[in-house]
This record gives sequence, structure tokens and C-alpha cells, in this order.
Amino acid sequence: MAKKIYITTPLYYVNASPHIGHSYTNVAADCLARYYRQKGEDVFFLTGSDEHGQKIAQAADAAGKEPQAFVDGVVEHFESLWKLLNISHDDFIRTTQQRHVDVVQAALTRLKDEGKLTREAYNGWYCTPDETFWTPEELAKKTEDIENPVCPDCQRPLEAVQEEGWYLHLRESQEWLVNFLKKNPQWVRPESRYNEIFSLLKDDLPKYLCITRPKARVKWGIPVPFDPEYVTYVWFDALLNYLTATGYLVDQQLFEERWPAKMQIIGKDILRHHALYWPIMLHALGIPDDQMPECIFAHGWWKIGEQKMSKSLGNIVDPNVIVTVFLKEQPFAADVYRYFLMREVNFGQDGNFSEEGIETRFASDLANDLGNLVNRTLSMIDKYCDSKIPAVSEATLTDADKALQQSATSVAGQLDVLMPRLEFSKALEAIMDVVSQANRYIEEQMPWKLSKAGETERLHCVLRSLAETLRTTAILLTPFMPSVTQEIWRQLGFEGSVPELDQAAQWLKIPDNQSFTDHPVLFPRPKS
Ligand code: ME8
Repeated sequence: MAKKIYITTPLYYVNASPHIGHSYTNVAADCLARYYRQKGEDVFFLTGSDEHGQKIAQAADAAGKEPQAFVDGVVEHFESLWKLLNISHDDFIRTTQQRHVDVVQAALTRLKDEGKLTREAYNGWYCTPDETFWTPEELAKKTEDIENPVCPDCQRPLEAVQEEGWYLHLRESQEWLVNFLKKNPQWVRPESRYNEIFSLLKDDLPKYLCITRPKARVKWGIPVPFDPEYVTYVWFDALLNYLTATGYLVDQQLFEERWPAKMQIIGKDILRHHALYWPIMLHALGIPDDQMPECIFAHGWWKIGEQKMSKSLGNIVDPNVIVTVFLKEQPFAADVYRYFLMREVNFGQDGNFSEEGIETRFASDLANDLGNLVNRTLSMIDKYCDSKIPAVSEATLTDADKALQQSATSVAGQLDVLMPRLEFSKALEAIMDVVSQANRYIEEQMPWKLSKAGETERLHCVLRSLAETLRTTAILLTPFMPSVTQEIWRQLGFEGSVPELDQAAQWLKIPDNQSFTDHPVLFPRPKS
């Protein structure tokens, strides 16, 4: 049985259309999934939509629609964006699907039967935009105005809640979680987020997590199977999706193939839910420590100016507009956008999003560096070698050729260190350094002079070294820009798909005299 590399993204609320923040997480997860596939691994990459809860019910109401019809409409915007951005997920889970409802209800029943749930009266506060409970004790630590408190996370007004419900013990598992985190210092990444969770655990956790909402107030949720007055709290419902998609409680063989998750990528806004509630839920469900997800990675925020971009602040940027309008002159607009997101900021840190930022990055890295290298190399082989990639003998390679070879062939090994750590920007930097080196090599070797001087053997060596650099670069860039690299592959005269990553550690692998045909410009400069 082949063990899968299981990668997840959050399930986005379908109360409104997706924005660049959502696309960021999915592009990152996609680059990771494609990297592992290109390493020959079996990957299971999951994304989806979070469709229950008060916030969705309110949005449906405002749109004058029934919740199910409303989410059915919004979810299409997410699915079409993932298509546009070439997101290669293996499954798209919707929390309203029957397969998920069944698992949530079975998990609730199991917890109840094992005495892990209690029915209690609750007195606290609720943030509907975040769908998050706050106890009076938690708020007292974080806010001065205890009469009219705002949400410590998003600063929006809280709603007082006094009702009965079903509760999962949190504090009972606190010691277990602290020990688990101590034993697994890589469990939350980056390190700053691990420290954040660890310091939260220095204080007592709330005694309980309320995992239900009374039907009298919130109808749109998964019915609690043993208590008809309640529906399931939307976060308890949504987090369980990561189990549903593995076949949990339904198909043991599938479950063993897919679970545990290798990498769960989220934004830092939902760290508490994933690094406190989620492991405690799994622990309560009897998932052993060595079957916990391997890593929760919480990335930073894209900001507009100094503000976080979010639906409620009304400063959202639509990725469809960036790709189809702002980058409309680009034949590989989605790849340009993907490159910008992954290169611009170190994954984990915040970044500022702007069209000028894309323009600058595009001009320097893609048009001037990569596009130029492909175009110059293939044009020179057209001119000097009749569009056939020249043969060379290894013995004739000079130190300069070998230096280029050495740089290009060593990047695959660097990726094996950087990609599992989600250091996307550094990985791209390492690849693009080779591209810059190759452009400098052209200036130094001056193939046009070699041609004029009739130094054919040396000319062939230089042009072949450049073509080999393109071959290697195409392989290395594939997780990030799958369409561009497939086109470079075609332009080099290859048939079929870009091969596995270990091929990027090899040199002189283009068949001698391989011919190619057209090579249109990959990154045309915008008409001003
Ligand atoms: O929280 N910058 O869904 P959501 C970067 N349904 N990433 C951002 C971002 C920004 N400005 N804004 C959003 C939910 N994101 C729950 C999740 S999971 C079981 C349930 C991304 O629609 C980032 O990944 O509010 C963040 O964690 C997620 O969108 C929140 O999406």
C-alpha cells in the first residue's frame, strides 16, 4: 500500500467570492503538492469549502436565498478560480456533503458515548465573523471594556451568549498537548507560531469548547444526532473535514493510506483553531500521538497598505481581476501571478500586495531574466545551428561551462531541503540565481564573437551549455509555473511532460541535434 503525502488547505467560507489571501494558501499548497509529485511521490491534496454556520446563514439571508442554494452558487467561484490558477487538488470537500455530515455525526456520537462531552450552561461571547467563542476569563485578559468587548482577534463587536450546549473538555487535555508540543517542536511552523501557541498554553485553557449551537438561533448546521435541539458548531464541523476526506470511519484501507496529514497549510488567523482545538479533538477521538498530523504551517497575511486584506474590511483584491485583466497581455498570466506570490515574501511573513509590486517582480525576474535567457538562447541556436541543439563532447567543456553546470545541477538538492520546509521564496531565488548566472555567461562568452571568429566547437559548447541550463531550469520551476515550464520544454524540442525533479541534477541530457521549431516570447513586456 503506497502511503500518500497528504496536504491540506483550510476550507474557505463561501459567504463571498475568493480573494488573493485564499489563492495564496492554495497556490502554496499546490506548489508543494506538485513538488512531491515531481519527486515521484503519491500525493493526496485536499481543498474545499466551509459551508455551515451563522455567518453563511446571514449572507444567504442578505442575498435572499436559501443557504444551500446560496453556497452552491458561491462555491463555483472558488472552483473556477482553482481552475484558472492551475490548482491540482485531488479532492474538493464541501462540508454540506453527505460523506462529511455522516463523519461529523459519527464523531459526535463516539465522543458522547465515551463520556467526553457534557451538557452545560454557557455564559460568554461570540464573534460571528470569526465564528469563535470567547470566555469571560479569556476576554478579561485581553480587553479593558468588559461590558462591550470586541473580538481580540478581529476587533469586531462580540455578541453576548447565554445558552445551554454540548461541550468538549479542553483543559483536561492541556497537559497532554503541552507534552506533545514539547516532544514535537516542529509541529507548528514557523517557529514564531510555535512559540505563540506555547505561550498561550502557559495560562489555563478555557475549561470547555462549546461544540453546538441551539437550533432555535442557528439552523444552518449539521444536526447533533443525539440532541435534536442543536446543530454542530461550525469549527468542530469544519476541522473534521480533514478526517472525512481520508475515509475516516468509513474506509479503513483508504484512511491508512492517507492519514496522517503531512502538511496542513493555514493562515495565521486560524492558528488557535488548528493548533489548540484540532489536536485536542483528535486526541479525544483516540488518534494516537504518532498519528497526529506532522505539521501545521501558518503563513502570514497579505496586506493592502498596512491593513490586513479581508472581506469585512472591504479592501479585497480579486485574483481573477489580477490574472485576466491586469495581466491580460501575458500568455501565462496565472503562472506570473503564482510566481509573484511565492517569490515576493518568505512564506510565514506578511507581505504588501500591489500591482506595482507585480510589475517590478515581473520585469526583473521573468521578462528580463528568464524570458530573455530562453529567447536569446533559442534565437542563437536558430541562427548559428539551424535550430538544432548542438552536440558537444564532455572533454571540451571549459571551467566556465563547468561552473554553470555545477550551479544548475546542484539546485535540485537545495530544493529537497527548502521545499519540505515551505521555503518557496528561497527555492525560487536559488533557481533564478542560475538563470542570472546563465545570462552573465552569455555576456562573457559572447557567442556572436565565437561565430564571427569561426570557433564552431567552442560556440557549440556555449550554446549547448545554455540549452542544458534551460532544460534544468524548466524541470526545477515546474512546481511553481507548470504551464510556462511545459512551454519551455516544448520550445526545446521535447515531447511529453516535464520529467521528475532528479533529472534536474543531470547534464548533457538533451539528445544531440534535437531540433525545435517556434519559440514565441514567454513574457511579453506590457505595451505602455
Ligand atoms: O477561516 N492573507 O475561512 P476563511 C493571506 N472557514 N491569507 C489569507 C488572507 C490574507 N489577507 N485572508 C484569508 C476560515 N487568507 C474557515 C477555515 S478550516 C477547517 C476552516 C487565507 O474563508 C488564509 O489561509 O476566513 C486564512 O487562514 C484563510 O484564508 C481563512 O479563510
